[in-house]
Amino acid sequence: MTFEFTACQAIVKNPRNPLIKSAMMPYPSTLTFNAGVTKFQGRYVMVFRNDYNFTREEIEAHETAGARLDLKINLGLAFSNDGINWEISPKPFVPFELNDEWFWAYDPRLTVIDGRCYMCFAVDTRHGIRGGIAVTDDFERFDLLTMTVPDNRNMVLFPEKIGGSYIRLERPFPVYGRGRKDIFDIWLSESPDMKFWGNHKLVLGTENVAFCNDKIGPGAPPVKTQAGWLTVFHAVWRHWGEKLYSWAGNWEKEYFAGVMLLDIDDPSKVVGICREPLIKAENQYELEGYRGSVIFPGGMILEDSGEVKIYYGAADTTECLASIGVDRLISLCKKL
Ligand code: BMA
Repeated sequence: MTFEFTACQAIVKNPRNPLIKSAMMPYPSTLTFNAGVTKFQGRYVMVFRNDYNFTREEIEAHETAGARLDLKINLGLAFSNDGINWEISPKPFVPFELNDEWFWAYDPRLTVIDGRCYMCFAVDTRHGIRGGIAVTDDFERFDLLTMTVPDNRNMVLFPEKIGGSYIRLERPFPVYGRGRKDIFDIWLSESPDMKFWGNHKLVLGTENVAFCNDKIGPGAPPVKTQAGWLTVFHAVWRHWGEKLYSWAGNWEKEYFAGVMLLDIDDPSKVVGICREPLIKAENQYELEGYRGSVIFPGGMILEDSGEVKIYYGAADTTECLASIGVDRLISLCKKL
């Protein structure tokens, strides 16, 4: 690797990590990770991915002997008054009616716009992976607003309209067009109504991220600051031919969190980026799990105190929290 890890030293991992784990669930759960987190109606709210209906032993057997893994996924809900201690809602949910075509929703991201909470998520379907957006006022009823064509995922919404349009970051996966497997970039599109999306623009290519030799994707919905829209993303460094710790046999992808600043009026323009990873796996709960060495950020909250809370899935197994001051975070972002 040709990059340093000095920026990671500015991050404080919460001593209570992992904050959310399967053992806390009052319903079937094997893995709880990749959450969206926001502040809504005076509380912190988290929606996390809950994988169930199989055990760790079945994962290991599946990977080594090709045994059938009867994977199921739904979404868990949790509320908190401080962003650290979470109360888990008694039942998991699915944000729309499942059918023969749509299997499940996962990797949710939450954005509050004009007092309503919007949730972006990926949907595995018989015809590919699609990005969906639903809206809720109470986390009981969700109205599905739009679904992309396959393959697209990791969508995040900006918390306000820009130039009169809703804006989202997204991550299409052009399997043939990029010439090599897994070279996927971050894009932006806009909408007058949350339903019809267009005017797609490239935001950040993998070639501009020194700590990526594979794919990148949007992480948490952007946060507005004086310096621009601050947003975290994930970047994958593939250790070709090496075996990283995992329950799943051959795992060679290390996932880092990165951070960038987008222009306040034209968020398709990157005005600054941290040239090193911001968060890397270093603790046991990040290095060891279903897929070790995976840091997958999905929520970012700027507190009035200037603290930025970054929520991330660790090792595709649990949900964790890291903090950093907003000024420090901005100062890490240099011109591309
Ligand atoms: C991505 C998604 C994420 C997952 C990550 C690491 O492709 O499937 O849900 O966290 O891989 O396994």
